[in-house]
Amino acid sequence: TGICVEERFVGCLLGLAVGDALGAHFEGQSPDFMERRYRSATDLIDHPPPGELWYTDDTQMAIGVAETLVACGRIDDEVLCSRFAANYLPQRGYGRGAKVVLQAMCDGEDHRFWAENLFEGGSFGNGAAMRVAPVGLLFRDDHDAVWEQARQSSLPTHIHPLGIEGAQVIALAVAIASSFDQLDRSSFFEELASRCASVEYSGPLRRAGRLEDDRDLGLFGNGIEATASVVTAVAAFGLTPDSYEETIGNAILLGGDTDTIAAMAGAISGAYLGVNTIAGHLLNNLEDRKQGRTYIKQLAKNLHGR
Ligand code: 8NA
Ligand code: MG
Ligand code: MG
Ligand code: MG
Repeated sequence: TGICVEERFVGCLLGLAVGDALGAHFEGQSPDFMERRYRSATDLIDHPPPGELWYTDDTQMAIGVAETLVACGRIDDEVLCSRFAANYLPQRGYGRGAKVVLQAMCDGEDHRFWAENLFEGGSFGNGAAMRVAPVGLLFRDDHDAVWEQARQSSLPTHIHPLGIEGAQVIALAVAIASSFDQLDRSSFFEELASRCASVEYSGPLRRAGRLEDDRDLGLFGNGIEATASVVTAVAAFGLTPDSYEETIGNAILLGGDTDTIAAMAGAISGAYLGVNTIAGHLLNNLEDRKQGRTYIKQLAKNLHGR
């Protein structure tokens, strides 16, 4: 019964890419602008901007994580860094610190120095969380392994505890979502919250579990910091678990870091509902060049075969 596991793997990675690519059209817009432009999440999904949907750094780096897991069966730091470097395309729009770290990886310089010193205590941007979904898929049957492998996948760029824990939350949300046909919302949020060491996550996650109204989604933030976006993405999924479209639509209507919040929410939703849930008019418009739609789909299948 229900959705087969391979459909969930494909749904997760393509759900991430579609959320990223659709959200990227609105990155940095204000919530007011979004509200004036669209009546509802469904309105946005039914009337996306015309033309091909191009994904950004979120998908590009998730591809690197997935490639590493397919090759090694776990996060191998050296392989992960070499995949990040090989896939690095500055025009995909990376974070300010991430650019410096990745350029050092490409140049064979000491990238760890930059990851440790660019920001006080390391980066707490959402860059580790935006790319982590493949970890949740591969280790879905072992939540301790999800937590540890998500940490490993963060370290090349994000050593701040809040940057790491944001990634751990998204990975575990993907793992749990990919394991159920009928999700119990309160135990989902409770399991996530109880794993967290930081009140910055555990408090909002418990509040998100009680959320009733999409108008309150913005209370969890729409920023580039992991603490202002990770719980927002999980909350968007938790509000409308049976609709991929409403989940990413509501995430994008918040404005701010729309590509990343929709990428994270879309990955969780796609893992829960499977690839057939993603509207054809969005999926068929996703770019399909060297590492586009076809490549991502095959990568998800290879990850499932691992
Ligand atoms: P990052 O590590 O550069 O972090 C992102 C930003 O968070 C930094 O540039 C800082 O402004 C802030 N920040 C992080 N840590 C600290 C700290 N310890 N103290 C003070 N400020 C801090 O990059 P990342 O990979 O985490 O960023 C991911 C985001 O970058 C995603 O939204 C992604 O979509 C991308 N992004 C791209 C554009 C673009 O140019 N198209 C715009 C925004 C974000
Ligand atoms: Mg991006
Ligand atoms: Mg299971
Ligand atoms: Mg972003």
